[in-house]
Amino acid sequence: MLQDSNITSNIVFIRTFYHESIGRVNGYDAGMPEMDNNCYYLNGNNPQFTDQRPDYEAENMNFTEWQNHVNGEENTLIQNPLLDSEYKLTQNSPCIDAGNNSVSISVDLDNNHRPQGSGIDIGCYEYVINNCSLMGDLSGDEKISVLDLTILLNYLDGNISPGTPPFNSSLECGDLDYNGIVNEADVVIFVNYLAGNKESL
Ligand SMILES: [Ca+2]
Ligand SMILES: [Ca+2]
Ligand SMILES: [Ca+2]
Repeated sequence: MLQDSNITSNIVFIRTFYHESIGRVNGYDAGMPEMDNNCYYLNGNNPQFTDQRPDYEAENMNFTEWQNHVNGEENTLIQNPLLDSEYKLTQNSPCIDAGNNSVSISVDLDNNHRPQGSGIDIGCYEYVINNCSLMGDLSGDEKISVLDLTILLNYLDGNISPGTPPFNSSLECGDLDYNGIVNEADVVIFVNYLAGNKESL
């Protein structure tokens, strides 16, 4: 969550207006929101947090007070997320691989595979470490076949390098679990795919 330094209000603000406006009783939203794996950043200042609900009221908490208040946010960061002009993570962002890996999401807002690297990233965009246009196509013929698996096995045996025919595509096309390493685990995925046990690569 990014907050402009000109905006002085709290970065998270739980208020009661909603209940009052529709006549709901106080305490309808009782208890604390489950919040974690966030990144709060207020340029040049410390973000503040407020809960205005009766029974939970606390104003202008700092992050430690907020963590105690909601009894959570253990894995949340107060750091500059290092975003680019499109609000996407850049190479050294602390949000990379700092998300919640128990969430089952296979693509990000740009339809890129997620997770990539060692885990899911904080935010709606995964930092892309793999730009392969057709995963598994090591021969570069835009098809996936046994030839590609053979190339992968030969590469792992040290017999062939990317860029040397028939290995005409980049090595990242063989990183089928998107963890940044090409190894036996990727072979297992490839074999399962060719055997029909896996719908796509
Ligand atoms: Ca990641
Ligand atoms: Ca191929
Ligand atoms: Ca891999």
